Amino acid sequence: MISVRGASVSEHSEPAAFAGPLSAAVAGLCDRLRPQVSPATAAGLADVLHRLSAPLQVAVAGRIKSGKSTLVNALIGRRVAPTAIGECTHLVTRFSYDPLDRIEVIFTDGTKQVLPFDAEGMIPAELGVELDRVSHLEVYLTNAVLRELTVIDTPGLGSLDAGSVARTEQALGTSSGAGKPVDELADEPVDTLDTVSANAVSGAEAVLYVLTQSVRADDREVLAAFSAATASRDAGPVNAIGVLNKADTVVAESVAGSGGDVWQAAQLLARRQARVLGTRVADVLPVIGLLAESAETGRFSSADAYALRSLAELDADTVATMLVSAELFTTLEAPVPVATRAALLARLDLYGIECAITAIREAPNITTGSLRRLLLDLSGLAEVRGRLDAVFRARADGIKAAAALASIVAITAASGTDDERQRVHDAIEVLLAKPQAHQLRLLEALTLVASGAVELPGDLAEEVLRVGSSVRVDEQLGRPGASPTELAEHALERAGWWRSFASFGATPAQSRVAHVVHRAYFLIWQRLREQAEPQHGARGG
Ligand SMILES: Nc1nc2c(ncn2[C@@H]2O[C@H](COP(=O)(O)OP(=O)(O)OP(=O)(O)O)[C@@H](O)[C@H]2O)c(=O)[nH]1
Ligand SMILES: [Mg+2]
Repeated sequence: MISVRGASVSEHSEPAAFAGPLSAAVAGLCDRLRPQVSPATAAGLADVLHRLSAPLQVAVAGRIKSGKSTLVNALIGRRVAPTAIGECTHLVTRFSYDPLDRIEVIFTDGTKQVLPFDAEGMIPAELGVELDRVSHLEVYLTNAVLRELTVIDTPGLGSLDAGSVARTEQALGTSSGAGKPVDELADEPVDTLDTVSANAVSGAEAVLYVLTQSVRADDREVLAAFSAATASRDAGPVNAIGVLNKADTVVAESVAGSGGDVWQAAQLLARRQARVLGTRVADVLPVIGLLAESAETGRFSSADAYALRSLAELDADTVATMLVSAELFTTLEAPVPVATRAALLARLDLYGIECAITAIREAPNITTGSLRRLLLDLSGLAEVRGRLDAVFRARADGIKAAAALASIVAITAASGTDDERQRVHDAIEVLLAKPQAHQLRLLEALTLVASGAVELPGDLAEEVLRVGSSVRVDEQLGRPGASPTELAEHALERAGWWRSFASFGATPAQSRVAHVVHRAYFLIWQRLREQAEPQHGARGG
């Protein structure tokens, strides 16, 4: 079986494009270590190398029926993941870029089977294979979004089905998961292809966590659900974003300060959830996945627009009554066939329908295309995309490199000898000691603080998160828009403060973090000064 892995090694030793210098440095480390370690460890390292050169892997996780697959479809811009029904909702499905669109069922024994898309271009609701034997699905699509992000749809957490939970944990790469097979593979030797596919799935480097607001959910539940969904993975603001999905179903009246406005209410709730989750996520953004999906995948059609126009012509009272509930909407007397109304509900739900009707009343000649754009605007997807860009894509290099290092450590811990472990440990230390690798140390410190493993007073924790998770210097320094001179002065002042905190008053764990933060400020200061110097030179000359 090692030969199978061997094949994948040569496949990936061709020049690869890395997300940035940190990923390239860790890849170099893998290359150097490979000839020095056991075949099993070498195979694991090959796997890490492969992942390093692939796009950032983002898992969409959250409770059962929170709208994960709907959101995945919206992000990809194609309705390909089954929602609501079908056996695939219990499987981990990875969507990657490839010029040849196809679905591959990966079995736990390493074999795979190519399946056709169904008549609507979706993953078939029934796969026609024995589910017990399935590890996960790989879906390849020619899709621009997937060139930069690989999206992993996961089965809902909170489902009672232990298999789905295990598969999700695997997809999220629980800290011990990198070198270990999922529980149903527990009897398999480490170097079989099973593990290769399991490891491939376990590669999630970032998490888009889907929250919803159920009336009874309290803050503790939100937190518990998040912890369950991210398993023992060290999620932090560097690699986790939350969305409050189904924002359209928030009852505005139940949220103080919303002024009866649904979106405003959802924003307030999202902010509250962000506070509850604290340093675990970068942000919680309200979104209406359903509207985003309907608008982005072309599911919202001109027939839907036509039906909405007919409804808009009814008198206001009738429409208001219809919009009270899904049941009234589909049963009251109206000049639109019931099946058409049901289709509208499935695509827009009541809130979307109401907004669309209002828009048509205001501009009777509005085109289907404009309605679609309106729905997209209402969905909040643009903000989620923007955040994905800012939080994940801009930091893909650091995130991938840090995840790869964690995998290397896990792999050697699982399959290495003492001697091998020491060799890998030393090599990592050498890498981390280089100035270029400081960003990795900072990410590590950030994760320690974000996960609560190292406790710091609130304002200091916030400062660490700010320095470690922004990509803009003025934001890192908490001085947006300040002049380079001001920034440099501030960086130097904070560098000094953290150095003395490291030496006095900090616990040993805090002290290690403080040294890293001190160095981060110092490097920022140095960079700012270097930027300033050529200008001085020019003036001088
Ligand atoms: N009103 C409303 N309904 C939504 C929204 N997003 C998803 N839904 C509906 O919620 C149901 C579940 O959506 P899915 O995308 O299948 O949810 P999931 O989290 O993937 O579900 P599992 O994979 O089974 O855990 C579907 O009927 C969706 O149409 C939303 O933003 N608003
Ligand atoms: Mg799903």
